[in-house]
Amino acid sequence: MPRPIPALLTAALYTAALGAALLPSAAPALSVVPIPATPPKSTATPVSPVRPANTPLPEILPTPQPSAQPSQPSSTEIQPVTPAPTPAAPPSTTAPSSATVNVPSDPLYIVQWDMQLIGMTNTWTQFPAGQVGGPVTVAVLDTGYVASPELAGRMVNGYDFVSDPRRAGDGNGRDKDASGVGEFAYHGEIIANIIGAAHDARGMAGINPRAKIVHVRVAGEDGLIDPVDLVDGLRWAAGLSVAGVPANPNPARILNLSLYADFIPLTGCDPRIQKAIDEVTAKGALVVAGSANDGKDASGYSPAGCRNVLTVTSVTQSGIRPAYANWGKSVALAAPGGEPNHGIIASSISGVGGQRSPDGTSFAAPHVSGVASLLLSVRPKLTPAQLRDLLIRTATPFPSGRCDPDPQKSCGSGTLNAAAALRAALASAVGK
Ligand SMILES: [Ca+2]
Ligand SMILES: [Ca+2]
Repeated sequence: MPRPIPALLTAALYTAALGAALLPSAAPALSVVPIPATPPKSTATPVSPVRPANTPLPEILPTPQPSAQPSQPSSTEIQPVTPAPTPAAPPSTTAPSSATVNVPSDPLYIVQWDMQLIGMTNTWTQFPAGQVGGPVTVAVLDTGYVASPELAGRMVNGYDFVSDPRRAGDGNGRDKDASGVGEFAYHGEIIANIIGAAHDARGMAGINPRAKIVHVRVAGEDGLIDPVDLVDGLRWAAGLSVAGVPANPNPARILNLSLYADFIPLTGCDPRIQKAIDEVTAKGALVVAGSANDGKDASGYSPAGCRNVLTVTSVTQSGIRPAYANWGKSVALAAPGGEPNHGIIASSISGVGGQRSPDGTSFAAPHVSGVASLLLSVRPKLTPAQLRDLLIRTATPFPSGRCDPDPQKSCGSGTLNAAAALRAALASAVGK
């Protein structure tokens, strides 16, 4: 077995695994990252490194924790593996006036600057009172299932595709328990919460509070990802067959990939991953990927540089590119990813006070996935290409026309604008 891959999930892990003096995402000197050209001791073909876009360390932002303590991860360990359609709708405590209808009362919402930046209030108010979003299935290919109370009853413990038992942390290879293991398990948890956290007056508010999440575990305990596992996970997530694995009973329309490969040298999209992406796209699933966090041209990366991927980079609260965020022609769109000490605030059962605030393109991508799921909830027949077009053309232009003073460091058409995207979808019969 070739040794896994220097594929890391976070800057911190990066440091740990490679001894590289790597810094949290936005630290200045993102010169060349000293990754060994091949994984140490790789015997056969070097496995291509794929790694979830980083989030700087479990640096916990000591945000005040108001009322509700969202940290009762339910006493049972594993949640129902079958997705139960949620009973819709926040029990809105406020009287539905047109100004407040569907505005969540979750205590973190007032500090979720990312949601403000993409216009979520004006998005949710476009839905009938108490009926925000819809039960669209989104697959999170990441560190696996965590029993987030924000997603209770709407989340599926999908499948564990980590084939190497030495890296899996659960004592075996592939199996039907996709539970996240280890200190990085929060990565997939937060991504899922951004997409679909309940509007339940506890913790945070997610983009589509009726979304259904399928966790597809592709990252080992170490945060590393074998491209073969990623390829199979992609196919399975969309409902395509994978040898030796039972069919996915909940095929997803949107696949969130907050992970990336950093080939050294950067050679662009891995053909195996491209093939899988083309297959799932043909099946009708939209692939959303983070652009990665090296401050470089994303086109050298995989999946960010692949065709048929909606590649998302980060912006800060001011709407500009943080230093860590990859850029360039393969980037379609920007979304909030934050910066060190000003990350994306989200519920997390393992975080201090039930929350964390990581930053990175890992957390930008799920904003786009969440909004895409809202669009599908009103226009279920939109194709991946139509979704992509809608999201790109309704984006908010960058503050001074660009996300970065250097014109080469482009960030796509603008910053995700959920309200405008939904308005445009509703104004058209396309995909109805
Ligand atoms: Ca396993
Ligand atoms: Ca909540």
